[in-house]
Formats: sequence, structure tokens, C-alpha cells
Amino acid sequence: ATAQIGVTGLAVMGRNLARNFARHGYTVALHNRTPSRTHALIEEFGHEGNFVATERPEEFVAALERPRRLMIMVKAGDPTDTVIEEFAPLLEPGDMIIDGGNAHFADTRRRERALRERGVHFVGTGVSGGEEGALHGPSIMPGGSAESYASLGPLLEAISAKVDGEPCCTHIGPDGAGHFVKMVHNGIEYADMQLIGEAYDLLRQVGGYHPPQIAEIFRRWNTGRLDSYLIEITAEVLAHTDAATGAPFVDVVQDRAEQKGTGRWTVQIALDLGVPVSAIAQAVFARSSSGHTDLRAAYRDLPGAGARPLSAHEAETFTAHVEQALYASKIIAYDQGWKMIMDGSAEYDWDIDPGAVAAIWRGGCIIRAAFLDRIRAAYAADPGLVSLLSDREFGQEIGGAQQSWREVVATAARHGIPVPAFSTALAYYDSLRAERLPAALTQAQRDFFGAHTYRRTDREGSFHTRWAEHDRPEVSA
Ligand code: NBP
Repeated sequence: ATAQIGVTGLAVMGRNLARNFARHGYTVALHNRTPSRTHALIEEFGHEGNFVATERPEEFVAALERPRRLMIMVKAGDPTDTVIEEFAPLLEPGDMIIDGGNAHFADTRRRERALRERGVHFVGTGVSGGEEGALHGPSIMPGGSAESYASLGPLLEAISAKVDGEPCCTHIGPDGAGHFVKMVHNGIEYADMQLIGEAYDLLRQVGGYHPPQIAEIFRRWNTGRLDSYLIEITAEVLAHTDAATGAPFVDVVQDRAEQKGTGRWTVQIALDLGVPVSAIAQAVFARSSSGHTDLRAAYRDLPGAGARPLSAHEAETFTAHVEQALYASKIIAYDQGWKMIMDGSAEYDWDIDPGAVAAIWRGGCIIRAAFLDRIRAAYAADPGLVSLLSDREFGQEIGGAQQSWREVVATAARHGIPVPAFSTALAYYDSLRAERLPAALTQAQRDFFGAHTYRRTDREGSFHTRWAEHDRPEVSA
């Protein structure tokens, strides 16, 4: 047994993670259901480091030094269970199975429990950064026991992205914590992408700019507080011309966004936890409504706003407002994501460090951004922060942006341009800021039709009004 780590599942992600481990000097045992993938890896990349190619599960397990570190990179869902069932009987107490696939955290909790009974550590691990990240340094979010992290952490930290010399990998918390945090990462990613899409749409349809000009605007924004991977690639996409037609590339792509499910999971779980992740939810809904071809055909000829496009001078001012609106909405989306992480952490006793999550998302992952350093700093200053907006700097920034934000949402409505994420983020801001909410009326209605009771502003206790009686007497409930 010579390999410090083994990877089974050698499609794009597994292959690149295996190469990343090897490039960092680790001996890597390789396994794949279909052996041709294993041999292809050795043929193409065998020179990159020390690999032990294996075909049978027994051979694979025997190649691993003890305690064994066996990483699964297969398609999430049933294949993961199949592979666990295949290998678990071959393992011994103290060994570790690392699942780096996009598993649902509830599955991870179930698998962890089952394997713990056999003395095997199950480490559900979020891996972000796609194919390139897997090879050059992803952001890694391992869950599982602290004991397993002590043995595994150094390897994962070695292959992770680095920012200012710090690894983008930390022990997130027990059982499903890593996959939960990865799920919320993807939810935030959905919201961020939707917000950027709305900014682009406004600049184009209201501002009258062409895609290459918008690419320039995004490039400029990328030198400021919006500096991020997503803004950077947006500029690349918008500057790209389609070779076949000579049209802006963005115009030849069908306007229907697909999804693999982690955004949807985020919203489903948020509903269960009662966390209002409205910006993430709007992003998921925006993708699904874009795909409703029949509905879009039914609505297509309905009247719109018909507002005139802006003059060049107005467009310049508007662009500055859009930058403010984008930044403010982004703060809200991330604030909602962090709230979800902290509520999940409380619900499942994970004790997640919110600042550490910001730190490991600064590099390697899709939402990597300068902004995350700010979030980290905010939690460093006050680990008990209820909201990012309780941080003085974020509070000041959003205060400075809010007039522009309102201007943008109002302009969008006047022009008939949909900005679901911008407007829901602003509504969230205004809801939580409000001195009084119409929730009072909602509660009164509930009492009227369902005797659901209400609390008074002036006295303790629960009350019910007998609405059906002539003089509507109030009784203590
Ligand atoms: P895929 O998700 O396409 O899975 C292909 C791999 O799963 C192959 O190695 C295949 O083996 C194996 N497999 C399947 Br399918 N069913 C199996 C079974 N019943 N038993 C054993 N092996 C089975 O690969 P991927 O795109 O590299 O992603 C791997 C994991 O990483 C997924 O969970 C994915 O969600 C996650 N992830 C992907 C990305 C990304 O950007 N692609 C990013 C982060 C995380 P075969 O060769 O024999 O068919």
C-alpha cells in the first residue's frame, strides 16, 4: 500500500482532482467503473506524478495506505450509494470515504450515519470551481468528523486554491455541513448570475449600449468593488463575436437557462428552514420561467411600457446607477445566503464559522470575488453578526447606493424590463427596514377567517376577536 489517496470516478472532475493530488507529490490510486478511463488517464497524464492504476475494487483498496482515504467522484445520487456499497465492506475502522460529488446534504447525513456505525468516516465534501478548478485549485468544503479532517485536511488544503497564501479549504462542520454550504454557494451563484444578467439587460435595453460596449462597462466595474470571476467572464462573453454569423455571441444563444438542481435545493431547504432567500429564489424562478416557451408565447403580444431609450448622456448616469443597484442587490443576496448557512448550522448543530466560509470562497470557486474579503472582515470584527448590514461598512455602502437602486428598479418598471432579483432584493431591504409591516393586517385577516389569534402592540398575551358577533368583542385566547 503506497497511495496516500485514491480517487474512484475519473470523469472530468475526478480525473482533474487526481492529477491535482499527483502534481502536489501525493501517490494517487486510480479506479473507475469502466477501466478504459483509468488507462486513458495514465496514458495522457501518467508523467505528471505517481499513480497506481487499479481495476478491481479490492486492488484499489489494497493500494491505499492506512487509514485509507478513498475519494468518490461519481455522478451524484444513486451511483454514489452503489459505489459506497461496493467499497464499504472492504474498509476498516478509521478509514475515510470522501464524497466530492454534488450530493444533497440530507443524503450525506444519511450516509455518514450508516458508515459511522461501521467505524468508517464519511466526509461529504463540496468542491467548487468546475473542471479547471479541480485541476488548478478548487474551493473545498469538507464536512464529516474533526478526526477525519486531521488526517485528510492537509491533502485537501494542498490541492485547494490559495489566496494570500491561505488555502481555500477548511473543515466546515460535522456530517452534511460541507455539502450544505456547497449547496448555498451554488444558490448564491444563481442569484449573482441573475443580478448580472439583469444589469446587462438594463444597460442594453434602457441604456441602448451594444454588447461590446457593455463588456467594456463590466471590465471597468471589475476594477472596483464588483471585482469578481463572474463579472470577468461576463465581459469575456459579451465581447465575443459568433464566428458563424458575425453577431454578438450572446444573441445567438437561446434565451432559456437550464439548471442542474443545487439552486432549487437551496430554495427548497430555505423554505423548510423558514429563511427568506428571496433573491436566490427569484434567480431559480427566472431560469425556469425562461424555459416556459408556451407561457412566453401566450404573453408575448401583451402591451408593454413603450418608454423611449435614454439619451447618451442619460445612459451614462444610468450606468452609474446600475452599478450601485447591482452592488446593493449583491449584498442582499449574499446576506440571505449567509443567513441560510447560519440557520442551517443552528438547526443541525454544525457550529459553522461564517467568516471561514467567506475566506475559502475568495479563490477557486465560481463566486470568488474581492467582496468576500469584506465579508470575512465583517465577521472577524463581529463573529456574532446577525446580518452583513449590521456591519458598519456594509450598512454605509447600501445606504449610499439605495437612491440609485430605487432609480434603477423604477426605471426598469417604467421601461417594462424585468428585474426580479434587483426588485426583490430592494423589497427585502425595505421590508426589514420598515417600522411597520402589513403583516399586522395579514394576522388580523387570519384571525377573522380562521380564529388564528393575534398579539397586541400594547399588551402581553394572545387575543381573538369574535368577528361574527355584532359588537366584535375581543377575548383572551
Ligand atoms: P459525472 O457526474 O458525469 O459522472 C461520471 C462518473 O460517474 C464516471 O466516472 C462514471 O463511471 C461514474 N458512474 C456513474 Br455515471 N454511475 C456509476 C455507477 N453506478 N457505479 C460506478 N460509477 C458510476 O462526472 P463529473 O462531471 O466529473 O462529476 C463528478 C461529480 O462531481 C458529480 O457528483 C458532480 O455533480 C460533481 N461536480 C461537478 C462539477 C462540474 O463542474 N462538472 C463541479 C463540482 C462538482 P463510468 O466511466 O464507468 O461511466
